[in-house]
Amino acid sequence: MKQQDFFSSAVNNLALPNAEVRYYPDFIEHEEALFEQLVTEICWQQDTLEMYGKPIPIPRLNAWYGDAGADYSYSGIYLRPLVWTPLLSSLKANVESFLNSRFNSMLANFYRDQNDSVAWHSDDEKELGYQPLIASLSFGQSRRFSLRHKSDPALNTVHMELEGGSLLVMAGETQSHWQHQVAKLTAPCEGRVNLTFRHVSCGNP
Ligand SMILES: O=C(O)CCC(=O)C(=O)O
Ligand SMILES: [Mn+2]
Repeated sequence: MKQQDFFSSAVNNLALPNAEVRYYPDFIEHEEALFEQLVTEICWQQDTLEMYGKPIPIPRLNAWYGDAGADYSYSGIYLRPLVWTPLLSSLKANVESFLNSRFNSMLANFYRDQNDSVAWHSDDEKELGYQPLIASLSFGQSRRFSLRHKSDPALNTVHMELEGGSLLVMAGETQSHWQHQVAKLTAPCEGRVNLTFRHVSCGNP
């Protein structure tokens, strides 16, 4: 099946069972300039995972922004939020008004080149609550984003290119039934910034 067959042209809905995935390729204008600004102004850090008692650097840079109290942890990495910059606040406001939803935090990922990646996972940490809405903006180099069903081997893995300036929305049952990844590439590629807006429960509205 060709990749386009998954899309209905009107709303770019990905027609997958147990999932609600929507892709908007031209959501952000002038994304090239924003890519440079995000690379420069985000306070990137190199997180590590502990494996066999040793800290292993994860293959990308990260930063966590959010409202005060929107603490977050995944895979043993604990993140206290940085204060929104004006650019991040305005990107958040765009996404919020488009989706008519509120987000109180954002995980930023910087894939410096083809060697950076994120492994198969679901965004299903308990702080994200039931059926989380995840809004993911991409800037810079397009990278292949893949989705695989957790339990039905008859369903093929789905691949899509997340282009600079695009918005990907995952909602409903997606995180309960599917995992996603951005795999390493063999061919050289330029950098990509991805911002995933989320709502974490932290006692604040
Ligand atoms: O870079 C992407 O498109 C995905 C990032 C991601 O899955 C995450 O931050 O949880
Ligand atoms: Mn994710």
